[in-house]
Amino acid sequence: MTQELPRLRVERARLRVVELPLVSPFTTSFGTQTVRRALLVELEGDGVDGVGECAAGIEPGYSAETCAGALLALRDYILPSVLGRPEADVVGHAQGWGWVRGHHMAKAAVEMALLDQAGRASGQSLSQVLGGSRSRIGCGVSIGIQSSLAATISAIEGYLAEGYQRIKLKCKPGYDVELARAVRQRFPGTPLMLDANSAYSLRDLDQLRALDEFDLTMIEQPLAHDDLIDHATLQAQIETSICLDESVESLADLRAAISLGSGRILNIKAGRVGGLLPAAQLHDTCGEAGWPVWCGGMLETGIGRAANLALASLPGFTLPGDTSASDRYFKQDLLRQPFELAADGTLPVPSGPGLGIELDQRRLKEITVHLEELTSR
Ligand code: OSB
Ligand code: MG
Repeated sequence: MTQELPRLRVERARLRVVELPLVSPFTTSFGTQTVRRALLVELEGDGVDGVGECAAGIEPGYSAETCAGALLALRDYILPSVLGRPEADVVGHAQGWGWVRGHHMAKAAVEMALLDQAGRASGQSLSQVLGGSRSRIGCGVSIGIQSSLAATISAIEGYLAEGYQRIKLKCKPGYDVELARAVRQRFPGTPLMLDANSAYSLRDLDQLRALDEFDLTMIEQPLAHDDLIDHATLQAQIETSICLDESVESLADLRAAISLGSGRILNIKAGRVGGLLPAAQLHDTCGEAGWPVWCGGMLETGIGRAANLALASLPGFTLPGDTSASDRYFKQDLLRQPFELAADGTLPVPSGPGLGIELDQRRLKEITVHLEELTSR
């Protein structure tokens, strides 16, 4: 963090759950999603609001956290610490919940809201607060497992025509080598990568090695979410760079991964690592180790997307990420102004105070399926 943040009190908090239908089902090696159910944290204090989005999904297939579990962790443990605290800056508030083990996505949601509140109070954008250096972000797109190769090819054609700078395809055992071959044949020069979401083991070494011939920019999280040693063994035996996602939930995980050689690239998601400030630290450590990073996504609404774009404005985010435009996910987002892809495949980093977004309040009401309020005692 490069900028000083104001000390603020939080007097009220709301937990809101919204549901937005996805424009098309999103299938990975761990399941299919047709709707984005998002837990939002809304804070009020010292006359300034802040909002944050929790990255957790409906089911614990990507990580142990779920939307419902995060709601309990926030209601019973994390928010009471924030509401009971006198004026504090974001780091001070985060120290208050430091004793809570895990629940990174729940913590990241309230941290995002605190950073939004602090940015609004001091007139700084989140990108400025985090030390961002870029005003536009190069975007890729993450394409789920499709019903056929032809459907995959036509999805890719559509996204490339819109301007997306790289294609990421979800894969799983049996849906990998032929997929990569067909796509590479049809799109010889396109930056292309695969994401396995932990679907393989070292027993699949032959298939994973067979992917080397397709000039992939990387393969994301091929092996188990908690197995840095096997990832190191695999990296030593394939040419394609391994990018870690699920395996790195903390700075300690990252240090272990770097020292073991478990990969060469990191997908950074603030939710997975407990917040935007921890994410910025991981970015710094990757820079020292010579690991390029990029910003991942969790099918966020415009709220989490704004935070992702601010994070991706840091100098080490040199690869296009999964921060796609609103219309890649939703027919209607919850912002007054959805994020639109420019023809060069970039999205703007919001420059207004805090997250720099304006919520569409009518839309927000329409899609709310749960709302509760907490006050300081
Ligand atoms: O593994 O990166 C992942 C979505 C949900 C959960 C995990 C992942 C993803 C994506 C989509 O790949 C990223 C996005 O477009 O938001
Ligand atoms: Mg991933």
